[in-house]
Amino acid sequence: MSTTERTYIMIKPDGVQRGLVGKIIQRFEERGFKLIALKLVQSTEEHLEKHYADLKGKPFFPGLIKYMASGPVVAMVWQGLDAVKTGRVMLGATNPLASPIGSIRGDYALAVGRNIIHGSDSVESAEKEIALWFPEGTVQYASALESWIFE
Ligand code: RTP
Repeated sequence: MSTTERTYIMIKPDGVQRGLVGKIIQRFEERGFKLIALKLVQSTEEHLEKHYADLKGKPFFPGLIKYMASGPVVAMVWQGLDAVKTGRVMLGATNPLASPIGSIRGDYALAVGRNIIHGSDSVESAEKEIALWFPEGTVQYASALESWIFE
């Protein structure tokens, strides 16, 4: 059990364009996660190909890269107990059709190719993704709420 587990969460260009940034950040704050890093980035196709290297060769890969480079994304690091797994539950399934109401994709998305948000699928990928999107590192600060969230 680690209360300092970190996950990489990214609001995709459609989530930014649709004005969902505030609502998504609010869900992570309200759940009890600590915001570690956040920035608005216009990514390049080259950078996105690194992020999605595991999917190279899939038929949807070229369209995915174009979609992800079509506007700025919000890159974030959130920290807390089981941040990776809980983050994935909060997102819902890859296909919004299979995402429960109450999850981010279940509440705000319809199509797999416009599913508004990304979340790391393991602690190992979170570490890689955080290093890829925040090569400058993150800021350390104390949160007064921690003792009210973790025993
Ligand atoms: P993500 O990495 O974005 O959190 O998504 P994921 O793990 O839930 O799903 P993954 O299989 O890694 O797919 C990455 C993203 O590719 C797009 N996709 N399109 N058109 C399609 O059939 C299709 N399948 C996947 C989605 O944007 C998905 O989130």
